[in-house]
Parts: sequence; structure tokens; C-alpha cells
Amino acid sequence: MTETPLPIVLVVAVALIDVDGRVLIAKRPEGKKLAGLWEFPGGKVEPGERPEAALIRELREELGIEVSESCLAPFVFASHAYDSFHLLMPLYLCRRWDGVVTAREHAGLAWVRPEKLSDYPMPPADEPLVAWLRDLL
Ligand code: 523
Repeated sequence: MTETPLPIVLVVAVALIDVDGRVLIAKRPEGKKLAGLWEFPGGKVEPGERPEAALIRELREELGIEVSESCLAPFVFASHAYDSFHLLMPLYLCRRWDGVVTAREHAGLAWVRPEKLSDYPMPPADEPLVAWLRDLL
């Protein structure tokens, strides 16, 4: 019997990098899937939405900052099969934004040196991105 493939969910995420080269990670709140794990902030791309527009919207909603599309630099893709869907998640890099980064929806925020990111428990989709960021930064 052929297995039904899992639906693909497209999520966009960002590594915000401050002037000291630290990376922002955000703690998923209670009541959400993967609560308590530290993620690269982002969220689902809505039907018909461009990925970059989705990321700009998510950063406004979740962190209260404004990012311009021209500041979103190249990305790598993360991919992970969760129980009921297959997550496909490009990670953007962003070094410039307007406003103060604020936890509007997360349980906490941390600015972390790339070599320390592996000290924080992350969703399985995010984990492989840590080594990539360590090599890049
Ligand atoms: N991830 C993930 N890593 C990561 C993000 C931003 C999201 O693994 N950096 C996963 C967690 C969820 C799914 O992507 O399974 C959607 O995340 P989110 O936060 O946009 O949506 P939730 O948790 O509110 O999910 P729904 O309740 O399904 O809307």
C-alpha cells in the first residue's frame, strides 16, 4: 500500500544579527506546539503571500520591528518531517531593522553568540541551522 505523503507547510524564519554578531532566538510560549523550545522567529506563509512579505509581517507581529525587504539576505532551507506535516523553512539573515525587538508572542528572547546557540534546546527543524550559522558568522 502506498503511504499518503505528508502535507508541506511553508514557514519563514529569520536570524536577526546584532552589531556584536549575536543572533536572536525566541522561546515558544506555553500552549503552542514545541512550547519551551528556542526557535528562530518566524511563522507560516499564508496562501498567496510572498515568503518575504510573510516574514516582514511576522516580525512586525511577533517582535514589533520593521524590516525592509532589501535587508533580507540569502538563506538556507531547513526541512523536517513533523508528525502531521513536512516543514519547509527558509532561514533569512537580517542585520538591520527599525524599532526595539520585543517579545510580543514569545515567552522570552535571547541574543546569543553563534558558538553558544547549541546550549539552547530547539525545535528539530531549527537545530541543523545552528552549525550553518556558526560557520557563516
Ligand atoms: N516551527 C519550527 N521552527 C521555527 C518556527 C518559526 C516554526 O519548527 N523556527 C514550526 C512550529 C510549528 C510550525 O512551524 O509546528 C508553525 O509555527 P508557528 O509558530 O507559525 O505556528 P503555531 O505553532 O502557532 O502553529 P499553528 O497552531 O498550527 O498555527
